[in-house]
This record gives sequence, structure tokens and C-alpha cells, in this order.
Amino acid sequence: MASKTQYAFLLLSAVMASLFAGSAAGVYHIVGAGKGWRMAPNKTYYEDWVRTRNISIGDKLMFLYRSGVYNIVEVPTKELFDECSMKNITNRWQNGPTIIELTQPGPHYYFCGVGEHCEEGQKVAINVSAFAPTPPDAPSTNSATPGTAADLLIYLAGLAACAVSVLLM
Ligand SMILES: [Cu+2]
Repeated sequence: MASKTQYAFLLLSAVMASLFAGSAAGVYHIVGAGKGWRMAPNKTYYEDWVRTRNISIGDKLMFLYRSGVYNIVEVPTKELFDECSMKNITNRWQNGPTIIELTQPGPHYYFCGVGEHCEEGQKVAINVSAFAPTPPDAPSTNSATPGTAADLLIYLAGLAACAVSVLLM
């Protein structure tokens, strides 16, 4: 039990360290906000969520989910994404929580490869802008986007949930 507690603590420390170290470089987006990454409450839930976000190069996606229950796969085309097809997966992550740094502009397609979760709406297409919305001559405002503090709280709550699921395994 002690080692699992230590593991959870290390996980928490590591993620918090990366969070603060990276906070000036990009915005963290908790995919699905308070719901995290799970069976969608409706088929357009993640689509509706992404429409509320401005996502740019250097930003990070945080997927909060229980390992073994959900996962994340990335596919290269809209066709594969629309079909929930795993014929050509370019990336797979299965240990939650997962942080993905967005280093390439353009569309990115993610969905859950477990069961029929994707067909039920556990999928999200992210369009990454080449440039952050903040003008380059105003660097002092870079790190203080309005959503960041709220995101941090949601993230820590989600992380606690993930840590608890580690302890219960
Ligand atoms: Cu799933």
C-alpha cells in the first residue's frame, strides 16, 4: 500500500511540476472539461466542447481517464475519424492521465478505441492554429489567459480522481 501511495504522490508531483514549468508556453485544455475523457453523455458532447476552445501550437491536451477502461488513439484522416476506424493508428495512449503537447498545426483526430465508445461520441477533432492569439508585441499577457486558473482546478480534481483509481487497482 505504501508503494502505491508513493507512486500516486510521485505522479501528482511530476504532473504538477510539468504544469507549472509549461504554464507560460501554452494553454492546457482539459478535454471534455469537468467530464474528462469517458463515454460521452451525448454524441456531440466533445464536438460541442472543442467549439468553445481556441487551440494553438504549444498548447497541451489533457485527457483524464482511468487506465484500462478508456484509451486514446490518433488517426491521420477525417475519413478514419468519421468511421471510428483503427485501420491506421498513428498514436496510442493508454495510461491516464495523458498530456499531449500539440507541436503541429492543422487537424488532429482522437478517439477512444475501447468497445463502441467512439461510435457513441467519445471522439474529438482538434484544429490546431499555427499561431497563438496573443500578439507578439505583448508578451506580458501570454501566460494569463482567463481559463487557466479554472483549468488548473479542474485538472487537479481530475488528477485526484485518476490517482484514486491508481490506488484502487
Ligand atoms: Cu472509451
